Amino acid sequence: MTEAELYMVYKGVFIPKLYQRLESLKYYEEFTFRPDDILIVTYPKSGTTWMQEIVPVIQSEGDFTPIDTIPNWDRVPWLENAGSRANILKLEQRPSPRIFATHFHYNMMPESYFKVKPRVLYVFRNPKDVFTSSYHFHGMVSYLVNPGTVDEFLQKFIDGKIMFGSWFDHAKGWISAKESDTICYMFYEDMIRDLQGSISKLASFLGKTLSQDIVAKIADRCVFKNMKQNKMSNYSMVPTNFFDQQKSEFLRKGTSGDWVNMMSPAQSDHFDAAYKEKMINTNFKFHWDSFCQVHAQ
Ligand code: PPS
Repeated sequence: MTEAELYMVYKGVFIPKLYQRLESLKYYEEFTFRPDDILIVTYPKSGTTWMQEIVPVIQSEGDFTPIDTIPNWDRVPWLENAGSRANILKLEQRPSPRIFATHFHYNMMPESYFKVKPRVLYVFRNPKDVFTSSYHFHGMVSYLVNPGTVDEFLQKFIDGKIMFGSWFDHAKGWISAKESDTICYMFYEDMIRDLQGSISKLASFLGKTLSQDIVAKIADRCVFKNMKQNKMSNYSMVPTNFFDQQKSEFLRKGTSGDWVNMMSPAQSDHFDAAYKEKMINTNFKFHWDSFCQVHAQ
């Protein structure tokens, strides 16, 4: 099916119609944040599900009940998907601090966000790996447009003609809030390299003092190979007519640098050129290896 059939354009970006219904978007527009809400913000395929695993168990100080008993989409609901399920999720009645997720760009956030400025955990991931993960995801999900060839999907990714629009605009928008908002910037690559250190950084931002023993236990539960076994988080409960995990697993590889297995040197160069042009004057230190040297060797 085509973009026109599967997506709507909402605030300038493609949103999958089947997943984010108008009713949900309206609910989000009118949503009231609390100052102590915790909001996990990601461009899709940057580590959302990983944060939905880690943050609740930081909040529970190492009690794994939330990740053992509640599916990740109810444990940390996406606000843009919540509307039609608001009664079930009971978001307004959840005790503080509530934990939510969103894929929204900064300029798409509802009015209440700018008034209240809740705490934000923004996760960056090397966009070439985001692209790679997204390519596989588009091949297994029924409500997204088939990705086509790598060349075709690469151009769509660069042009922002995929779900939730441009990675570049998403990153630049949330970076622009650096001084004014309460944001903890996380990097998927740091989480891969040093998960315990990343958990400690998150805990400290969230005002939690955790012993090294608890941090180590959380890291062990949330490391890829263990998290992949958690049926509350590996999307195995989603019917195959939505997610066909025979084609590609949701928790697929969980590594950094997998883009070298997908992009040719020419495609990588094309991406680098687009990155340079679109991210020019971005005064922000990204933690992936000096980006333009991340070529296939
Ligand atoms: S979504 O659809 O936006 O919610 O996807 P998201 O969860 O943001 O991203 C999915 C990718 O994150 C990887 N992932 C992990 N990597 C390492 N460790 C852990 N624990 C982990 N959990 C999720 C997941 O495997 C997807 O990346 P790829 O590269 O496709 O494996």
